[in-house]
Amino acid sequence: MIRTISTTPFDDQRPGTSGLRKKVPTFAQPHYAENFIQSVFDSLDGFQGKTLVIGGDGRYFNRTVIQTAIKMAAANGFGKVMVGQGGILSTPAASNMIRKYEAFGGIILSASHNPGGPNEDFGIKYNAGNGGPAPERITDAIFERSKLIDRYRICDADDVPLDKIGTFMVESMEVEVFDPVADYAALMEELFDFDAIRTLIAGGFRIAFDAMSAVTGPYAKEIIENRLGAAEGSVRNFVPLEDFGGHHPDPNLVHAKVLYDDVMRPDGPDFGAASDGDGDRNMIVGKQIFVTPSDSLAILAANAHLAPAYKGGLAGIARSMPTSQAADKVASKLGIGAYETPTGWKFFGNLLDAGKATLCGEESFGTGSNHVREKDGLWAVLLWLNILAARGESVYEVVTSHWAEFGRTYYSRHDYEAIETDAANSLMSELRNKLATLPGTKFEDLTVAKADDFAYHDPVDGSVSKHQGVRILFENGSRVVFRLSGTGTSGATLRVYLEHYEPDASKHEQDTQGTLSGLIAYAEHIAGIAERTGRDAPTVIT
Ligand code: VG1
Ligand code: CO
Repeated sequence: MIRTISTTPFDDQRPGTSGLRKKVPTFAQPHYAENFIQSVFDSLDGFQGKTLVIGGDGRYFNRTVIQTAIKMAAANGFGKVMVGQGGILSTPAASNMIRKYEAFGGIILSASHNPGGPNEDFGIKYNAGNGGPAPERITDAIFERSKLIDRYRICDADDVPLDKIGTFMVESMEVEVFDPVADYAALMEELFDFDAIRTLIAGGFRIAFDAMSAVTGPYAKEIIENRLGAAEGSVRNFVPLEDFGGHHPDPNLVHAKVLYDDVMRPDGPDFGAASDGDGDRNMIVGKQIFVTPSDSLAILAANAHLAPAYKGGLAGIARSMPTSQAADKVASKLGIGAYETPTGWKFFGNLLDAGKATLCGEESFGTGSNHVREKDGLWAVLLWLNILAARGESVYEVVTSHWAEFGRTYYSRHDYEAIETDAANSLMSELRNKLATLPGTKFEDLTVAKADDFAYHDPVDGSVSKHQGVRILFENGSRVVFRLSGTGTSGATLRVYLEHYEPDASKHEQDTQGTLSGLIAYAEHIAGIAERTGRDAPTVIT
């Protein structure tokens, strides 16, 4: 039976960089998740009888909200729901399912790299029919609706047996529980030269992949061990756990340190990689070398033609504004378009749909291509392996020869997590107030060339997104960028992005933090971070 339930609005349901993210106790309040899901449906047109894909990263509360979303989809008139077995579906695999089965859209339950558990984070994101995160036009409409909502529709029905592959009915709506790995693995086989990677591995090349007890485990196990023949045990922490084993499923040098240390041992594996909670991020390490995500984008772009999917070349490369400019140098050499977008994958959707960009990337361990409309962790790992197999070189050789050709961009992000919201906001607004006075000012050997608050003009639909981060550009090409996170769930997180370009190959083996020390000092000087936040050091340095 379909029921209409009266409700009252919550005032805090504005989607952030990637959907609505809150602590589980917030989401578990009566009507909270229902209000948001109904606000999503109320902001869409024309889904009657169409298909909705639902999946999540397996974190605590995933199964509860999946059942709710299925019953609400049935009550709101969707014709069919496709849901991953066990409620599991990585973000890139969800994007693929939406596209492949021409679904109307999808609901992805994830808080990505944030920890999971009864008192940790949860999230809901809506993806549109192109498989990508809803653009701002839709997320704004969802927020407006959430402030007025007074009822939602849901049906009384038994829970769907999520662990059983098959087809079930909820009222007159069909629910298909599918194997979350099969279609995704098939797509990867189409894009890459699996034979070449198999030969590389059979020749003794050793891989260590850390799924961080999150959603990528089943995908990596099937692809890396079963299909590519890596030894059993190459994929670690491959069982998705509701609390990610108590860790942050965040693939970086802080949270994937064990893997990093293993690869750095003289007898360690040749290649290490890790992915995040929902499978869209990646970290790449080789013997003696950590590849920064910004470098990874540039290197993948310069070598993508070695993989079957990209052998015809790239249309263009897009990067988020805080991502280093290393990829721009590749685009310029290839004579293809370079695009700079605000943070968040939703801004790449139009460029990919319009065929302007083929590869996209973010400094936050996110890379992807036009094969789906999300960043894709395993895809990046496989493209790296395909390139290594084709070049017959190590990660170290590929990276250092890239630097020799294009110059090296030293890059780091300093995060100040869970600082006071008021302090963070006033730090940013005072920086904004200073911008006009900065050009021409000097600090030690740095001279400011330009300073602005980044605004993006979408070249496809003409939409404008303002206040996307403060950038200070120096005459020598260095940059410092400040912005506040849109994915955190407690207080505010200040991100400071630091970048220095070094064309001279004799200076390519320096320590990153040391090389950036002048810029770090400038950031403190101009923003007064220690005084305002009460922190004398960042929480996380990546
Ligand atoms: C962060 C990253 C951003 C990424 C977003 C979602 O956002 O900086 O690059 O797109 O997370 O990634 P923010 O607003 O906190 O800086 V994921 O893997 O959390 O979906
Ligand atoms: Co993620």
